[in-house]
Amino acid sequence: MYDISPENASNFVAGVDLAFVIILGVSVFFLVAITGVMIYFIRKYRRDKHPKAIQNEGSLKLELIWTIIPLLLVLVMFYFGWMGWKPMKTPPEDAMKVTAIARMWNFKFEYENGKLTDSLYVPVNQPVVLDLKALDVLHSLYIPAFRVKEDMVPGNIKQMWFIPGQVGSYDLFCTEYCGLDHSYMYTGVRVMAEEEFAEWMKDTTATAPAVDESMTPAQQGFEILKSNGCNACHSSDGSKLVGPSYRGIWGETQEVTTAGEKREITVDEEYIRRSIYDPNADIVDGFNKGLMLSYEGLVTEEEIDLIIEYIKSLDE
Ligand code: HEC
Ligand SMILES: [Cu+2]
Repeated sequence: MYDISPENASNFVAGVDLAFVIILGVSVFFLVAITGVMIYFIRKYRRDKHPKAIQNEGSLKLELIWTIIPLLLVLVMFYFGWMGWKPMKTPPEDAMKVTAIARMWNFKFEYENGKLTDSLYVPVNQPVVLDLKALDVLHSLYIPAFRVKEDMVPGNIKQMWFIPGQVGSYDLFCTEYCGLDHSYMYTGVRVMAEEEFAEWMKDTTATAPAVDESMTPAQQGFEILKSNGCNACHSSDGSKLVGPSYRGIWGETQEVTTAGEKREITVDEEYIRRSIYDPNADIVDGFNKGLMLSYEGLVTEEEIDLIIEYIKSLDE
């Protein structure tokens, strides 16, 4: 029953759908039956036929029936729910490992060879285990087509696993409200044929975001900001979002708080670099501490140089 069948997107589809259909079937049956009996009683016991109310003393037989039948029904629901859920908790030993990293407001996927991507790439018919890591607040990773969903809790690495059954593209998104731009926290799963996946995995040059050489450094910088989700908190037009705008900061003096002391600093290369790798070292006046997390290991030094070119270009 829980084996992968060729038409299913993952090995959990059959079990989850069976439990779902059983619960839905029982619910629809009772919706129709109870509504029907209600309407029938309204007619049967209407006032002109029964002008005088009577007191019923109860019936043991009825009490037993309406206790035992629902009990059996919920036990059946529990059984199928449990059978669909239990295999999700025991990932196979030989599964391929991927770390899923969530932060406000994007996902990153890190492979064992160091490859880092914005969407999840997996081979078909092979077990995959995701280590779920949340960097800031609660998130939840949901792949509806695979029937898998698991909370991502800061400081507590949970796991999720599945065997994709069909080559194709599926939705993947955050399903735990995690702040202003929660709704932008979606990406996809690409399930690839085995050889295609092996090719893709070998190509570690694709780790860096595909920067197009025909773009100016400033444009490349903007692409990097986009692909890291920086623009959810920073604008390019001077408007204040969760964080300060990139516009008009280059070379200016900024009021910041460093280790509790207010001071003035000039926005230069070193300051931008520190703002990205150690964002809580200097907190810009009027903004909150702890919202931006370090991008160390996620944004490279070279990428920061391109980001700096972009920030400079906004001042020309
Ligand atoms: C969750 C929201 C959020 C995200 C995402 C975010 N930042 Fe920030 N950022 C902030 C906040 C809030 C501040 C101001 C507080 C501080 O200085 O740490 C800030 C400050 C900065 C500053 C200093 C700006 C100044 O005017 O002095 C820079 C530069 C910066 N961020 C760059 C980035 C880059 C590059 C990224 C993406 C790789 C990014 N941020 C992602 C919230 C965010
Ligand atoms: Cu989220």
